[in-house]
Amino acid sequence: MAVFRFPVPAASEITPRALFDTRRAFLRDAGLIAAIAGASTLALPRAAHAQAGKAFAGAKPSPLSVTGEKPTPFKDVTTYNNFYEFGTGKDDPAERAGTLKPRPWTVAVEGECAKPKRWSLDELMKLAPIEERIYRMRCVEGWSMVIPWNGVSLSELLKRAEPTSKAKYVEFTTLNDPAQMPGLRSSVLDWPYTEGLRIDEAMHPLALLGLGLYGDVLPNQNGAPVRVVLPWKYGFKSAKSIVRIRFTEIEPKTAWNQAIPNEYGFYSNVNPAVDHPRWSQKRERRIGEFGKRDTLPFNGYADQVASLYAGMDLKKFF
Ligand SMILES: Nc1nc2c(c(=O)[nH]1)N[C@H]1C(S)=C(S)[C@@H](COP(=O)(O)O)O[C@H]1N2
Ligand SMILES: [Mo]
Repeated sequence: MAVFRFPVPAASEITPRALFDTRRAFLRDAGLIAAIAGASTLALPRAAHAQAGKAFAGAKPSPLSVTGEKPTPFKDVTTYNNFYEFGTGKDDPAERAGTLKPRPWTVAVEGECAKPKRWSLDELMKLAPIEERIYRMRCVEGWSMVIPWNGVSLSELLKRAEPTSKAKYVEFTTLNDPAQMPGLRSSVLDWPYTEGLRIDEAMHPLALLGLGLYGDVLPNQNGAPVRVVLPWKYGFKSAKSIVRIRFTEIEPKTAWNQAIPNEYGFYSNVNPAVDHPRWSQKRERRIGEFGKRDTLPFNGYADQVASLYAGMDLKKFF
């Protein structure tokens, strides 16, 4: 399996899923034992040692994580991808994204705001303590995964720009460099890949500025070094490898909506009641499982996000 990260880790550093589970169970039990015994953690073996070399080994588990659903194996998360800048096949990104150079990297935050700024990756890493957010993700194509992301709420970055009262929307733009992205030679989409949100969606605590997964920096195929992660929307809303965030007064044009407007709406909230024009969205296949499961409204995040869309006809604003 090709896993492209920066820096590229030795194969021995890539933690198999079983080990990750064991370590989590151990940390949980250790914490419990310490609490019961009132013991100092000094008395416990240093569990963190097992994650040495991983950028986000100490990431704080977030209360926004899904519980009771098993994370999709690292191997599937990093070899079954959509990243058309590297080709349209599911295995193309893992095989071809080695040409992406995630460092040095900057993200320009601009448009309708008082404090535009070009952020370096190191600055983004220090915005707030990096969390572990285990999110259920659903692709418009009908498959889903559960991914332990690392990152911080996107609002941590957006609020520092001090958006003006004219900032009604936020636009995200992916890198557009044919030298690093062979798929840009194809005209499957109008490059660069762009996406957008209403500002209240972008400021919602669930909206994540993704910097890693499984405790380490993002593999290139998953959108290194920084991406958007929106668990209540179809996967294509979560733009990878972003270089620009722009506050706008009018709804930004988005790559998939421009390409096929009747299939990919601006909102694209996961909605089993609205069929894709070419297939039902009622059910989904969880990668790594047999059979199908029901797709949940807002991908299971209705309690948190449904109020953002109160009074809207979600068949019209699909
Ligand atoms: N720049 C860019 N971002 C993108 C895509 C893409 O082709 N290019 N594909 C989207 C789609 S369709 C999905 S399902 C998710 C997949 O993310 P993953 O491969 O990390 O699971 O990325 C989204 N972000
Ligand atoms: Mo997708």
